[in-house]
Amino acid sequence: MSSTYPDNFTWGTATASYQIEGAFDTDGRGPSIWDTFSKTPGKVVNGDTGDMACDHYNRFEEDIAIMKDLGVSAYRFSIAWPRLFPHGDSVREERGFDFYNRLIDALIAAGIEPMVTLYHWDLPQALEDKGGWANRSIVDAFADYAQACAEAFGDRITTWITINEPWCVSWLGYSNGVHAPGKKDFKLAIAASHHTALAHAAASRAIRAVSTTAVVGLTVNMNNIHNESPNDQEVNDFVELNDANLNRWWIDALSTGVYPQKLIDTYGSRAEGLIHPGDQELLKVQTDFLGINYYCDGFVRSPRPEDKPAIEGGFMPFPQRVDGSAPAHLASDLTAMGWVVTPKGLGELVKRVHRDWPEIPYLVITENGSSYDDVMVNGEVVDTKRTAYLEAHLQSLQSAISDGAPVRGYFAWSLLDNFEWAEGYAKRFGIVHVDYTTLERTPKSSFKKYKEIIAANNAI
Ligand code: PNW
Repeated sequence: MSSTYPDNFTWGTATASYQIEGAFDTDGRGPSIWDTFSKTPGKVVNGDTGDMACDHYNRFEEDIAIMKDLGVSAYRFSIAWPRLFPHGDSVREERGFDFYNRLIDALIAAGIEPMVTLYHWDLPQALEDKGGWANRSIVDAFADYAQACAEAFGDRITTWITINEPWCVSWLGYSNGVHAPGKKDFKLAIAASHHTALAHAAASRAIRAVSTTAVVGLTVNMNNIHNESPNDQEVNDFVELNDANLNRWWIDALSTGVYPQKLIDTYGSRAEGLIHPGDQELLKVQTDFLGINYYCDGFVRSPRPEDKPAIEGGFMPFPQRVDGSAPAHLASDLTAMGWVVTPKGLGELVKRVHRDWPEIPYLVITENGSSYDDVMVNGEVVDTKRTAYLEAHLQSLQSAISDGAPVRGYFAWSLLDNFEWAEGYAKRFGIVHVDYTTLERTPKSSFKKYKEIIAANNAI
């Protein structure tokens, strides 16, 4: 039947180092910007930190057994840069390398392909002290780190993602300030946008120089942005600029070396001196695949003067509307994050990406998932809403693939309930429940549904 998922489709789950590992000072790990940020009062809900998280550092074998039971063919995890290079320089911490060697070997032994993200937000604090992603010297530092990872793990790792969500790194970290390092400076965010694009390209080349068979991509977070006030020129401009800022910046960079001109014009003098002669060639890079993280769509309208969009305050905080409200037909169905549920958007998005950047060989959904306030009853978590979210998104994706969208894999976010950044442990995204007192893992109903879909290779 042509309506199932393709043969060889990659089914997986995803996590990130700081969100699950814990063991923050074990085996010589250095401090990252998230250690600093989470320990700064007022930055994270309830003052939560990743010190213990899910203690995955000590329990990874149990977590791999859970994935084996789920039936996934791949696992996307991230490497904590400060475990390998505690001070962000060239001084290695071998115990950090040993940990990832053990993890990778155990995954392979379980028949699960390890897929690595090099940067999922835990920058060594020492590098932030030099300006972090806003300082161009980060590009060489990141390429050196990528090379070291390729040399250490490239005999067993084929698929590499350089940076997770450079938009969040740049705009949430340096303009909006809700993520580490918590800076609120529009110019720094523009600089970080450029340096993450350069760093992706430089790291891609560094990995390929070590391993000619490496498959390298970037993971971006994307949202379809719906224009609810198409007759309002100010809203039209805002939608176009947001789309350029969020959805186009990094993909245009890697495929053409050129950023959206209207956005560059809007940045104006705030981007002065940032883009050097020759950067176009540096930005453009062979892309084996694009990773897409999709949670929901965004909407823009202009019914009241106070809702009028404004670029100066930073770009539209994902998702929904500038004023935080949801369209009426979606408002009754928000996730615990307050995000709308728009499964059709996933199918629309992958078709759009294929239409606008046909040169990208294939796409992988590297994250998709939802947060709900789960309750454990008699040792069970019946997460009906998360199960419905998962099913609806997988149906939408399956239809888009039938329509020709070149999607080769899907990774559910997340394997485990974990440290949800500024929301701490208050928000749960896992298909496996984690009791933060006992650290006991309990698969939820959504886990069982996902297991069935994987086994059938079919969500419809
Ligand atoms: C992504 N936004 O984060 C991350 O890749 C994950 O680590 C995270 O746990 C997951 O999605 C759920 O939040 C995002 O506000 C966080 O634009 C915030 C935004 C986007 C992505």
